[in-house]
Amino acid sequence: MRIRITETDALIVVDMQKDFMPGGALPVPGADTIVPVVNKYVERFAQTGNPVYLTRDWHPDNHISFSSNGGVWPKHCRQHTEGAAFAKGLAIPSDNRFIVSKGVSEDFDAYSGFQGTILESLLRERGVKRVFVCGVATDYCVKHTVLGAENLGFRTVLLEDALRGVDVKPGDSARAVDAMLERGSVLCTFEDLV
Ligand code: VGL
Ligand code: ZN
Repeated sequence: MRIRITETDALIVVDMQKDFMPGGALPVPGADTIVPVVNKYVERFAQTGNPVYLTRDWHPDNHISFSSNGGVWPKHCRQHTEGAAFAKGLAIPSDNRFIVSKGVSEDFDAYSGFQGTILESLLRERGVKRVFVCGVATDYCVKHTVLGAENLGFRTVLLEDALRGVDVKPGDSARAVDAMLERGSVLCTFEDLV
């Protein structure tokens, strides 16, 4: 497949944060190995002035998703902690980039970068029509961000060489990819971009 990046395209980098890297509070297997690939996409989009959106999980200390509060996850990505910082080596463009924090209220969780954020309005005011999505975790925040984008009428492209999932149950990530394709998303790798 070949995909030409046009001026109405944007890149969304999902939750590439220290706590999701091996050694972090909620490690996603192999998440560190995609950093160089994510960086290639970031550089490609930045080069042509296409906007780059970086989502981050940004939880208060007693967030509802933490097991200490009856949730299903260990404490992770607590606001202003080292674990919530972007992954080591992640390229962050100096302009045309927007950081979108989610899961910021105690009593509300958000797997989608669109839930409780201004991501949709940021994309609309830029005239973005299609989003290219990479990051972690395929079976949680990537999946919900892609489905959210499709629901809002954006076309989506899943960057298959720059994704990693948690796979709490084996096959979760593969099923998540299926669910995204089912909703209209398409897969591509770096070599497909022209
Ligand atoms: C995520 C679990 C909890 C994710 C965030 O970024 O996919 N997963 N919080
Ligand atoms: Zn979270």
